[in-house]
Amino acid sequence: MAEMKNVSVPDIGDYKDVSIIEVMVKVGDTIAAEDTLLTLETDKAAMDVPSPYAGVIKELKIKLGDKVSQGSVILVLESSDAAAPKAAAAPAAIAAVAPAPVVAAPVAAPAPVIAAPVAIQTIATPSGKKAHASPAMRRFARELGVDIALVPGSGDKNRVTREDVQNFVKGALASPRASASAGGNGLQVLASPVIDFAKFGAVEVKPLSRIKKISGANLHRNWVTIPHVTQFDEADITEMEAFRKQLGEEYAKQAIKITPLVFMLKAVVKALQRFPEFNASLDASGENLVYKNYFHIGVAVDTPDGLMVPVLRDVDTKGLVQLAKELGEISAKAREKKITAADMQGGCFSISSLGGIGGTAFTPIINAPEVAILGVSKSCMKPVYKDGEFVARLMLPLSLSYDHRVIDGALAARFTAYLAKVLSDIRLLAV
Ligand code: CAO
Repeated sequence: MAEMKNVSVPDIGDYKDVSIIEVMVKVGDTIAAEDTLLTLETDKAAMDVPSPYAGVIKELKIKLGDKVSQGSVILVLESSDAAAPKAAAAPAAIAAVAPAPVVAAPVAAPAPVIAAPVAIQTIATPSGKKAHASPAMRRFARELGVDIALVPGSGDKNRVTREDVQNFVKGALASPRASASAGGNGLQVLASPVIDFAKFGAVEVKPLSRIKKISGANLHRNWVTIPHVTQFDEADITEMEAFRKQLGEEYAKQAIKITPLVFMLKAVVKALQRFPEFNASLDASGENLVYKNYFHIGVAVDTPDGLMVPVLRDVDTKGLVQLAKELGEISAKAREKKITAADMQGGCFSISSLGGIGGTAFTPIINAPEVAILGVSKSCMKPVYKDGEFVARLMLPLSLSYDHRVIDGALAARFTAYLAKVLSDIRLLAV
């Protein structure tokens, strides 16, 4: 017969006011006896709290980050089993990796045995590296066959969360070639040493922003799975700049800012039309190239929380002013955190412009599944030898990173040379 039961924190030894670092259940969940409800963490250890009963969760009395002690009520459960609670066996897998003493529950108390407190940074994993994760997450990773040491942690103090493990698996499934090579011939790199920086001076620890954690994982994957080469070139934009200024003055009244990037968008499309390999992606087998007959261009936008790459659609069909307007709108949207996942999908090629800031060249990371990305640095006046004399010209540095599996160096040099030609003579945009 169903019965409402309060489930409390059992005997957890001498620990008091212990932080809840994971909540594995929510209202409405049906759970079995011994299912993990939450994970607690002290300065030195993490431990799972399993359920003493099977049933349906009716109310949660705690939330992530709360501090609890023995006896704190965790949740109200409609028990499907009126019998005495089961004493949960100490999870063998955890004991196997961490032969720490089990914190035994008092014999008479209706409480399960808590999983052994596990010293967080001392668990060796199959890869030989150390993982910063709760016992429940290690078990979850093991169930999915994931070496937890390879999962980048996004939680507090870089702890690996359930979402991190799920994203890792999704990433591995989405990239069959990458995972095959990772398993086969060692994308496995040396573990980073765990360094106590406080030993050398005062430090402050701040978590990375959500955007940085997500973009960081993508950038890392793209960097290690795509053979990058960067081709550098320069475009003489003296004439283009004169026209841009003229156009800019005209549209400033309408609060439309015409920057060099707008011209880059049009010129890039022109180059993509001439060199279709750059407007393509490898398919999942890695053996076919998918050529796209549309021209959606991603633009890297620097926001206070990190890098975002919204996509401007059908750039081939739009004029300079329309693009300037859309660029202003989409970068404002990114900086106001209003960008959606859909706004960042479907790109064919990306541009990363640091021209408003400075620098002479850089090596942008390809935004997979695209096969190339154009980096743009700050233009500057330079002496250029022309018709038997040095003349002052405004030169724009271009840095094109490309996927060498798809594009050969000669083709990349042709692409940037053509791009430079179009930018030097923007009448070609109209041809
Ligand atoms: N050379 C010289 N000046 C340039 C230039 C260039 N290549 N590109 C832009 N400028 C000038 C603009 O004309 C503008 O000048 P005024 O203020 O005098 O009008 C100024 O620099 C600032 O431009 P902007 O940055 O506001 O506009 P944009 O269209 O060039 O770029 C955006 C828009 C959203 C791409 C940009 O703001 C941005 O976020 N850039 C950073 C992208 C980034 O982080 N890339 C790195 C990715 S890899 O980590």
